Amino acid sequence: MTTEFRHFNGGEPIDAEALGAAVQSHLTYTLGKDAAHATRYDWRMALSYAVRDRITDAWFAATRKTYAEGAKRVYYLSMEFLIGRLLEDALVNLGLADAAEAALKAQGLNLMEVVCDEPDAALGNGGLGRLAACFLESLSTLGCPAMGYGIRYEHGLFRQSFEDGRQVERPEHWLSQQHPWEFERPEARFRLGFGGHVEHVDGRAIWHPAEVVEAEAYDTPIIGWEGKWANTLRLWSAKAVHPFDLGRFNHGDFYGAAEPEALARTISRVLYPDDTTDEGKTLRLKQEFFFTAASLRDILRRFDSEHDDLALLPQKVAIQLNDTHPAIAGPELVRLLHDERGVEFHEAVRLARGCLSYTNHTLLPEALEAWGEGLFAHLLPRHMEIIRRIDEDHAAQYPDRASRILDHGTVRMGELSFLMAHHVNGVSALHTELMKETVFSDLHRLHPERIINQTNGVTPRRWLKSCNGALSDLLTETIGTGWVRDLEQLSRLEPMIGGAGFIEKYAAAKRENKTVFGNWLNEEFNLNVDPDAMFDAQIKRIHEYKRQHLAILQTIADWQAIHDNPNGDWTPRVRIFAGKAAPGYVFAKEIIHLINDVAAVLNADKVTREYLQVVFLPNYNVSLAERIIPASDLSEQISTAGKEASGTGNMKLALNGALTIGTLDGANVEIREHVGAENFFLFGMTAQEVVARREIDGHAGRAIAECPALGRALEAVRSGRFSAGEPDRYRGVVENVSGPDYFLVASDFASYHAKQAEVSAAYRDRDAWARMAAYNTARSGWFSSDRTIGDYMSQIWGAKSLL
Ligand code: F58
Repeated sequence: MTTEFRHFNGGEPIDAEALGAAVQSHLTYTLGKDAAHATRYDWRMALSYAVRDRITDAWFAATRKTYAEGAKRVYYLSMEFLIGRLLEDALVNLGLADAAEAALKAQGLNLMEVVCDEPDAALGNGGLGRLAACFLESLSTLGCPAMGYGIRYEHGLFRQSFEDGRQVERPEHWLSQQHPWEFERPEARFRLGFGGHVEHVDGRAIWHPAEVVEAEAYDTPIIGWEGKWANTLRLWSAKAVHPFDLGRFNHGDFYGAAEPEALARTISRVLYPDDTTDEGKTLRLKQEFFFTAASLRDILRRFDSEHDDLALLPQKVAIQLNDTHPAIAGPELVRLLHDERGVEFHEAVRLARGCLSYTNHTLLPEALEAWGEGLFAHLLPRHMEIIRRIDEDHAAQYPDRASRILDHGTVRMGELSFLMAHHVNGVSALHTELMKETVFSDLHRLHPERIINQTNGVTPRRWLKSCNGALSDLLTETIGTGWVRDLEQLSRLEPMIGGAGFIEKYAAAKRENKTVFGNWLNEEFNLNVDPDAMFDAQIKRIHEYKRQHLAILQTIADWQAIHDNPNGDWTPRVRIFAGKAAPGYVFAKEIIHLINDVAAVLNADKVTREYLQVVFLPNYNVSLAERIIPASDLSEQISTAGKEASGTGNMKLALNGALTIGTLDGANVEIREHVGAENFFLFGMTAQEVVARREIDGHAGRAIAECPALGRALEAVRSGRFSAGEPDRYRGVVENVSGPDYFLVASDFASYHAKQAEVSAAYRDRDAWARMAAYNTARSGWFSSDRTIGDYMSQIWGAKSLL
């Protein structure tokens, strides 16, 4: 973290002394602690409160300005916000990092240690949730009046550890300490119903829910770059309407007395409860309705406070659905307008559609949400009626239409979202085209203007400025500070890449990051790595389509080749893996286990370990990504083409000067176009070739027969070379890759293997490598989430910056 000492937000400049006094004051009066007895936690809290005070001024100013201008507001509805730690973000965006460092130093404390004391807010699974967090930061940086809405899960994504190489999940307790960034809003509460029945009286529908819970708001301000604007992340927590049953308590039923509270709180208890059981499915649908309905009520309440004509709704309110999880917003908004406010049904649909837009993040059939009609109607009986009417109206309008919302006893949330949105977007150019050709081909034919592309982006504040101090300093020294707000200014580096001077410094910054990361690996995991070895990272959720098993099979093949010729001219490499597998995803967990088993054998091999090491870092999260990304040389983006909607880790790694080895999938395609094909290692089949390849009988067997290195690597796994005492441990993996191999690991292996040999050769020319890396940095400016958000604002939301 490197930030020049300056306080940006136009208020009183604050120096280390003033900040130190504010920290002291919070330590004394907010935390009730004497400095002599304060722990690191106390200091972190005191610093966080002092910094939060600075955010609050900008936050109020932004809210006042939005009201004063009667501006259109953007509402980003997302089941996930993977925001990570907030203290460092706030310090960097407010320009307070140096002041904080000095203030803490005066107390004998190290800022980074204090920063790292903050637990990660892991309210998300992966890319989708992290994208939402980058978007919040960019919305504030751009001064777009906006609000994020989600769930305040008591437990975020599970903590991952390994026992004998196997993934073990434990609950995560980010709220076990106080969370200094949020403000509880007991006055912002809404009652929400589930179940019950619908009564139709004189053409009016009245829903009588069987169960009612309360949603209570917690607000976190999100500060933009230079503290010029702050928006709100509003997370809902579930509470019982009558939290405590005194009658039951007085009759000795102590458990039962607290039951209503426990039941209600279940709704916001955990991120993604296992939904393989019926109870799990019901709970998940409840979560979706809970936060969506509370958010809509809040949005309408705010609208009512400013306007009295509902016809203005689409001009004043833009609601973005982050995937289909908030898709119930369509029917719920229609219900609120029609049933509760008397707007004519078709007009209510038109108004709702004028507000709503929907982002699709996946084409994987198993990830497209669909609910059994029975379960849906039981929980949301009135919404079921509204959905049926929307579906029938649309079918009547387009009689030749094949796909329906209600289909074979299921409610398809993708179709519902499409029909209720004025725009539907994919998250990379390729993904958007595939959406038009596959999942939504039918609807796209009928509504050809509706689908547009918005390629993802990442915030440069977190993913370059604060995570990569060495490179940030060099960039600022070379081209000034403008790049932080306008990332495309990085292109000004280009003329310097060919010349002398810059490239040595660029390489030195990477070397410094690798040394820091290597030292950390040593301290935390007792691992010794050589900072001159290539750091090769595959960091993301574990999934068959992301093909971590392709990477580990290739690693095994390399290891065997080194053994064959230990005196060969090998390029030393450290293969770094990190990522979590869904608790119920057996195959993904086997891949983790296999990688750990391979790591144990390879890292103990005295013949090869000088050239090849493997490490699987536990508990991948935002903070771990911030460590790995600046230190990586190679970025593994090796999904089966057509399956990765976009990727955002690929952008972060390229920006930080890692070269990509990847398929033509998701945003890899656009990254390659931007950084130049000569600075990108492309391999594998295209999305079209993938489809054709699957048609070939015995494609995996043929690929194995044609590639001895693959056959040999698979044989080592099959024979139990990495699972001593249990030779059959990986039979499932081997049989999958040699048999059905839906994700075409075998068929892409030879191409990947050959490309990796090219990568190793290229790394040996360190100057040439550094130049390629520098071109990746210089040409990644387009992947800023500021660009993405700017395009959403103009092309989808019709929203304006108030800065
Ligand atoms: C991801 N989806 C895509 N889903 O896989 C990735 O390509 C893309 O870059 C990213 O979205 C942002 O657009 C994703 O993260 C999930 O996490 C699902 C949430 C719902 C449960 C199943 C996983």
